[in-house]
Amino acid sequence: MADKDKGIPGIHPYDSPAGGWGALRATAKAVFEQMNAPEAAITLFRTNKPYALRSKRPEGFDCPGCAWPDKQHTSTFQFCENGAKAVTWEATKKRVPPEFFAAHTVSELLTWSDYQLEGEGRLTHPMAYNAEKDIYEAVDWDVAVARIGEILRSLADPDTVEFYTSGRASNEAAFLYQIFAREYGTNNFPDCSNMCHEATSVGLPQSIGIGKGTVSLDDFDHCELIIAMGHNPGTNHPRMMGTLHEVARRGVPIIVFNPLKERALERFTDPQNPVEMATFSSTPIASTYLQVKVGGDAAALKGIMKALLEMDDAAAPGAEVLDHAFIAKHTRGFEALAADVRAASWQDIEAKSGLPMQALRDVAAAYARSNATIVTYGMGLTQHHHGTQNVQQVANLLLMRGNFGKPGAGICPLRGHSNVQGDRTVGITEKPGADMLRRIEQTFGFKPPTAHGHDAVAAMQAISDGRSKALICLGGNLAVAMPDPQRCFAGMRSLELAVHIGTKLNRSHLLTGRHSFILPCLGRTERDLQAGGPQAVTVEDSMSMVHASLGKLPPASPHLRSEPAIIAGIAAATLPDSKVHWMKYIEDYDLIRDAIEAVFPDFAQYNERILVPGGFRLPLPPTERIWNTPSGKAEFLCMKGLDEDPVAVDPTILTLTTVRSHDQYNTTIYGLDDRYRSVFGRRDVVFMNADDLAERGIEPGDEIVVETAIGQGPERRLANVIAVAHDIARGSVATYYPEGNCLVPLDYNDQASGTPSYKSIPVRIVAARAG
Ligand SMILES: Nc1nc2c(c(=O)[nH]1)N[C@H]1C(S)=C(S)[C@@H](COP(=O)(O)OP(=O)(O)OC[C@H]3O[C@@H](n4cnc5c(=O)[nH]c(N)nc54)[C@H](O)[C@@H]3O)O[C@H]1N2
Ligand SMILES: Nc1nc2c(c(=O)[nH]1)N[C@H]1C(S)=C(S)[C@@H](COP(=O)(O)OP(=O)(O)OC[C@H]3O[C@@H](n4cnc5c(=O)[nH]c(N)nc54)[C@H](O)[C@@H]3O)O[C@H]1N2
Ligand SMILES: [Mo]
Repeated sequence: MADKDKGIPGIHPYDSPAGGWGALRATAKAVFEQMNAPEAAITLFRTNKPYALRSKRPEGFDCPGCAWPDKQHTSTFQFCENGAKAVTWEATKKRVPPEFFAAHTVSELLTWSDYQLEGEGRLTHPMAYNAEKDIYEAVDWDVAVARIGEILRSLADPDTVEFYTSGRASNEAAFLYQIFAREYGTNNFPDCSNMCHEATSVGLPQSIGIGKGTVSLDDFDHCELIIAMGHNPGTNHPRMMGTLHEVARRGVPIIVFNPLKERALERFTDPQNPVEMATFSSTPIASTYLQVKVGGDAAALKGIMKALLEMDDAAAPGAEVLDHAFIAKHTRGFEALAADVRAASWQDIEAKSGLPMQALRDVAAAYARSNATIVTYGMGLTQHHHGTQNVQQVANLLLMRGNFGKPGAGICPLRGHSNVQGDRTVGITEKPGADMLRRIEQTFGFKPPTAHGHDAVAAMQAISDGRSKALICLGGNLAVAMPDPQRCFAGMRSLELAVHIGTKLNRSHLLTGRHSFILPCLGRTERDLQAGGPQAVTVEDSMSMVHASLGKLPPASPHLRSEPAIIAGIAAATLPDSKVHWMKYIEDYDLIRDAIEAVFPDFAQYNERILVPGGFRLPLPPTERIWNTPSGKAEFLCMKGLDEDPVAVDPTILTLTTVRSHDQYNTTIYGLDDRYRSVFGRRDVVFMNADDLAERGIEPGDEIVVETAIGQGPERRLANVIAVAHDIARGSVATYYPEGNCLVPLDYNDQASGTPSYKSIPVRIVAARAG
């Protein structure tokens, strides 16, 4: 933090480690602001403690915060600061009843910030939009559901309806949802994964035969090196910090690639370590911190591979650094990859990555010394034009030394929403495989459509062009999460029908179409009582563990329905001749799980296996060195050149990345602080390198304008923001998501996966007075 910044309101240096007492203070604050304390303690105690030890019955709920797994699901203290925020935000005492809507028109609510909208609390009643009065009015569940069914039936073409899923939905809800949409007749399944880890879902099957991570928590006990690329676990996967803390204390090197210095990756005080807490000490996390340029990871990865090849060439026989036996037995395409990597010049690698050759050689040497390496990665790798290929370069690096199918090694994508992986596993995909479709037909007796449907970008394009007429959202805040609010907001308003199943009010609900409904649902913390008794749902974490989650709190309102019940209700109303006995499934979710098992054999004995504490692991063939690719081998896959994104020729152009603050969950803004980045009480900041500021004659604290510098498209500007000096790679700048989304065109994305390139937007930055 530059001294100059000290005088800027809300910008104060934060010199403490991440975690520690600051995290406990913030947890307490979240609890007291949202809940009354005694109940909060019990609720938090049940977080990620889904099993009672004796009865082996589900006992608590899975944390809705992130998808990082837990060691046993039985220990007593498994929540973290941001998990606590996610839980208390849902279990808040604040309510948004019909009187709230009566008092505020939709036009007025649209002037509120996202923070204010969600901050009002939990939705309590189903609501329908009255266009004449411009307000949402309470509506009977049966009336709402019948009306939605009627409108869906009236549409001529099922492919004009989009079925969006946000990744908090349980396996049971997501499965019923996909069966409903497919019986209705479409494969239009935009989902949050399309903005997130689609590069993983598309890239890894081509490389190693499955689109998921291959490590388990135990592997972190055996690894000898971690390379952490493009993720910020102190904020987004805080329970991972406990794992990294243990690994670092074991003396294992952790090499970080991140343009920003993120405090938790520098040093961390584990709130569960009494000595560190009592002595105000901390543990360094990264052994090496490489501030790669935004969009420079492909170059860095090729640099490491190039150095490895050079080391291998120079090695004496028998002392090679590549695992040639593994490569020969298990892979294809090595020669082509080696030729591609050798062809990249060190000069270009240095220029693109922003890292010196020696630093990359040192990484290669550390990698060559390690017998078991894990590469972890997040949005810093996936949200680029070549995000899919980035992921494949990571797989290449791991394959070179046989780092799959042995203890302590593998690939570890940090997934987003707590059940985004599970939703995909149970069939939320716009490109369904033949196997799944055949089994759906066998199980339910209808013929599901085969034509590929829309992903998130394609869905929003169809909505914006008027081709799609209806949008059902199982959670989320689609219009705000997507790029290009200019286009998305207008598109949403042209819809014939918009249905939002959600817990809290957000901006997407307010972008009303001709008929708009908000249907309030139970959250994961709440009791879900159906005819067959209290119901548990199941979720899959980042490491393919499936386990049960049972809410215990009384529902926020007696009018809430569970997600499966809402979906079944709409399905029954839409499809009067349905082959599916929708309402039967709602009496007892065991029946939904039986149906999931019938469609997906990997879930064999589903209902029995979720009763085992910790749940069960879905098969991960690469952990047994089985490769479900067309060739039956793992594939080395080349990426042409070093550019992850279109190249800007003008040297004054900077590359902007968009990031989450410490006080937000995607579009949900819990508060206005981002304390590890020294920002307090504001979000209108752009993080810049001091030299980039100086070069433009901009002082820290100056108001600036950020302008997208892509081709000839419409002008895109982010104004009313200030520049702050930050420890960030030269040429790279960062601002917050979703504020920065107005700078990203809707079609600026990875062609292979459809993922928007939220992390690499060419921009020009000028002082506001000059702009
Ligand atoms: N508390 C909390 N938890 C969350 C979420 C949340 O919003 N809040 N969101 C959930 C979801 S849906 C997701 S997907 C995950 C997201 O988890 P992350 O992937 O950690 O999310 P981001 O904040 O997008 O940050 C990515 C990191 O990448 C870095 N970065 C940016 N551009 C580049 C680049 O070009 N190269 C490299 N190497 N690094 C780069 C940024 O500096 C930042 O540290 O977290 C999940 N968990
Ligand atoms: N610029 C930029 N844009 C990005 C990203 C980025 O890094 N940069 N990240 C992208 C990523 S990784 C993602 S995953 C998307 C996120 O996109 P989404 O998943 O669509 O967005 P969220 O903000 O997570 O959704 C919040 C809303 O979910 C609803 N909700 C919360 N809990 C529940 C529940 O239990 N059930 C139901 N039905 N509803 C619930 C509430 O109404 C809340 O308002 O954003 C993407 N957008
Ligand atoms: Mo995500």
